[in-house]
Amino acid sequence: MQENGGRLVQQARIVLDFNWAGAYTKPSPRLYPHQWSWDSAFIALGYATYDTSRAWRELSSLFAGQWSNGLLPHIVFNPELNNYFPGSRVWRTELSPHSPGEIRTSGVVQPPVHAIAARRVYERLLREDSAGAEAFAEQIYPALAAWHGYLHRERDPDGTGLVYIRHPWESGMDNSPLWDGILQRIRLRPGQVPEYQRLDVGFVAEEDRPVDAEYDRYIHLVRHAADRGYDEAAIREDAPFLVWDVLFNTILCAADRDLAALARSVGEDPTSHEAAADATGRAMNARLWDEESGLYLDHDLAAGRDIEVYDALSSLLPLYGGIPDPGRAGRLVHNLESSGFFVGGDGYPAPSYARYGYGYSPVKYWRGPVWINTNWLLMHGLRRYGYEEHAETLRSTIVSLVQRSGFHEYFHPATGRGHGSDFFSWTAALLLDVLSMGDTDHAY
Ligand code: 2M8
Repeated sequence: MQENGGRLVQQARIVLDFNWAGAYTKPSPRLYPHQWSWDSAFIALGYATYDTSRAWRELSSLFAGQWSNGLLPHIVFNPELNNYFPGSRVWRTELSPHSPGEIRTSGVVQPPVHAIAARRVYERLLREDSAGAEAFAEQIYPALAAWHGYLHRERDPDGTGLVYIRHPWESGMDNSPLWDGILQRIRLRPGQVPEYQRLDVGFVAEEDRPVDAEYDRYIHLVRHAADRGYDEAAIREDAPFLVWDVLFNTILCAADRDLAALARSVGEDPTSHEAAADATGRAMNARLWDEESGLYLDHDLAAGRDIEVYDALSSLLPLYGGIPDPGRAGRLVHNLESSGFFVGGDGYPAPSYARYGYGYSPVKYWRGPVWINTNWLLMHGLRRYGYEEHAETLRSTIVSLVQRSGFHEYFHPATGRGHGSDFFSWTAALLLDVLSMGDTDHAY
């Protein structure tokens, strides 16, 4: 490892150590003090490069909050901390017969990156200690199978192959312009707007965060689910937000394939996971591909129409899941090169939302800033289809951006300046993974 790479590795580990809370890693020191679901999976990928036992503990702590119906909540609350809004009291998850009694959690989910991370941890463990690897797989496989089972059963009741999300927080890309049309449809009259106090804007610049009108609707949607006791059939009956999301389904498809690999390693039958991945991939190509634009588009189930937003980076990420055929992959890459996303020209990775898109903001969270996790997915996707040069450009811009600007939550796409929280865990963890790429072969 080169001198600079070595220093960056040390710095990234310091970030993770700083955020380590004894059993899990805070996404960031102040803004996100509890355990978040997809953050933990990305973080475990980083730990897998140097501390497999921590990676294991990270995932175990998250799955301790799993519900009896398999739902893996997007937040597992640390009972000793109450400096986050919305905290456990807002969620009222005790109204569900499935939520765990002692551990407090939220009642929505996030993209299922966990089997992807678990497979990597398993493979690293195998090199160190095969008994440990076996014990890990025996512990994590049933929990992962229950999690995926929940998604396919509860979020795809008609067996379409696509699972729905029912809150912008479930996408992980909270205030993406993808959701503007749906959130605008939710009319809140005086008295319907919940009373609450945001804490996020006390920790980071207000202009970097979602606006109040978005938070009103986030909380309104939390109430909608809680008022129905988190009964999925009741929620979807009149859910204002019900979406087939491209990124969520892409990750599920990739994760089902990794779950199949884990099934094999514990002597279980992998075929149902392989069949689920095939069905999701097929359905994405049949229902979410937009021939005219050469992109995958989200679908608004509540309104019964596609979400005609053509500038979200997530439209290109099915590359990660191996979902497009080579011709479609070529069209995605053409979009990447020609639509205000790319990469290389100005020395920065791809923005979350293209800079000429309506609704673009260079600092506002998921409306334009560069995020390391989506670029990590894109990089692996490009590599998978043989776009080595693009992948390499992306890899080196990821490294140089963090080297220059620090371990921020997100970055201004034109200046590289850091925004949101500093000391952000998945930026550090995925950087560790990217830096380790030369050292070892990856399972992708
Ligand atoms: C952000 O979301 C949380 C709500 O879940 C928040 O703004 O309070 C998102 O970027 C999400 O993707 C991420 O998992 C979470 C913690 O890093 O923060």
